[in-house]
Amino acid sequence: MFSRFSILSIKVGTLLILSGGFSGTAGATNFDESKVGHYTLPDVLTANDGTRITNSAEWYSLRRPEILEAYRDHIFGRSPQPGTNVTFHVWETATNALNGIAVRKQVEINFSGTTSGPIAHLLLYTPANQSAVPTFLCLQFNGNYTVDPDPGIAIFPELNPKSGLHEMPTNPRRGAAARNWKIAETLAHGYGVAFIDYREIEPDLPHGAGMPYGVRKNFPAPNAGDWGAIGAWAWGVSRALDYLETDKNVDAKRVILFGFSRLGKTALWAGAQDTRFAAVIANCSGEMGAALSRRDYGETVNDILARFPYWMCGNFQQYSNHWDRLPVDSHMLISLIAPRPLFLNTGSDDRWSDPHGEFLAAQAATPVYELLGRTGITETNFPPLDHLLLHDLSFNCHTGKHDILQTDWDDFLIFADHIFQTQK
Ligand code: GTR
Repeated sequence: MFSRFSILSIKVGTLLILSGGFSGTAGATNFDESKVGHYTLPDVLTANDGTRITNSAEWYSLRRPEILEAYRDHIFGRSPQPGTNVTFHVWETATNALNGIAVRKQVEINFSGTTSGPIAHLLLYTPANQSAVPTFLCLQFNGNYTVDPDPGIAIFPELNPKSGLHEMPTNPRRGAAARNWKIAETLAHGYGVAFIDYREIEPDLPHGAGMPYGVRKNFPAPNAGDWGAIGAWAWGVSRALDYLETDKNVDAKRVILFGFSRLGKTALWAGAQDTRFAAVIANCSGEMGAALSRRDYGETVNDILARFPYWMCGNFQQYSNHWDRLPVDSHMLISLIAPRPLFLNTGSDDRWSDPHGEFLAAQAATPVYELLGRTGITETNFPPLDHLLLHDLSFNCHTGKHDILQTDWDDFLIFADHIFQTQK
């Protein structure tokens, strides 16, 4: 397919001789725009049978379902319905949290309703004396005690992969990741903000070793085509939304799902499947998130398969070196969120995640937003750094690395204000 693969096959051949096995790594990473190669994206508005989609009825009845099916069959796998007896226990409601600006709730989510769990912990802040507020639901990487120094946030045992037991973290640092959030400002804008540690849905361990400890253990063992770890995390965050639907402090019809990096990929997939999410913010989601897979720039399909095959479904494994055979590309994942608002945030130094590939995907998904009466990326050129393109499909590239910056939250709040004011 791409000319680079002829070179690659030589490299792979060398690897075979040296290591006695194909590592799955596709040679040196390309960071040169002139070497991206030619590719043709599947047309998001042409159905598999060749029908040209010209109105929203055709989109919803024909094209959207087949794109969703392609993602289930080939990319992330098929997630089950809620299925198990998920239970919620609101074990704390503190009405005077964060020096009086917030109500803090802490909720135990038991994904099986039995002692074998698994159990995740949702931390929810809503503005004091307000109910039914739009809320950010944030997938995040660590115990909830890291999001803010608030001494009221409970610290729970975490899985020790070596022992297989849950143990209290040694020297937990409250607020260690506080620089990634803007909780007080978010509350001041009239929004709630909830956090869930994705590892509690399923631990993210090499070779998929986290599966016996996560939500997938409660379902029959996966076959090729069944769900991968991203599917599991997405399923889990939908259960967190099930809880938010029961909480009168939250307007569950206005929940913005947020995820960064692998959790940006997860947020996109969760939002694609679960249309109850009102909007999605995918921060630096990169390969198998919002970045086009057919572009040979930064992380590739091969890289994902070499390091994180267990994130994906079994059928995905066949696309190593065959990106052009993928039945979808990331503009189609984006199109599954439409017409709901979506914000793709990227970083200038995050070349591994291919910011330009995310911009091109957003452009390629724009016809779907427009077909559904929403605004997509009308701009022809990649915007200047730190210049938010504010639409229903929004885009920004911050100056800096693979990260969630304080200035990103300024943009996320502008985005939230915009979508909730224009779409009341
Ligand atoms: C990287 C991976 C990226 C992104 C990132 C993260 O190693 O290559 O796709 O998911 O991890 O989640 O931190």
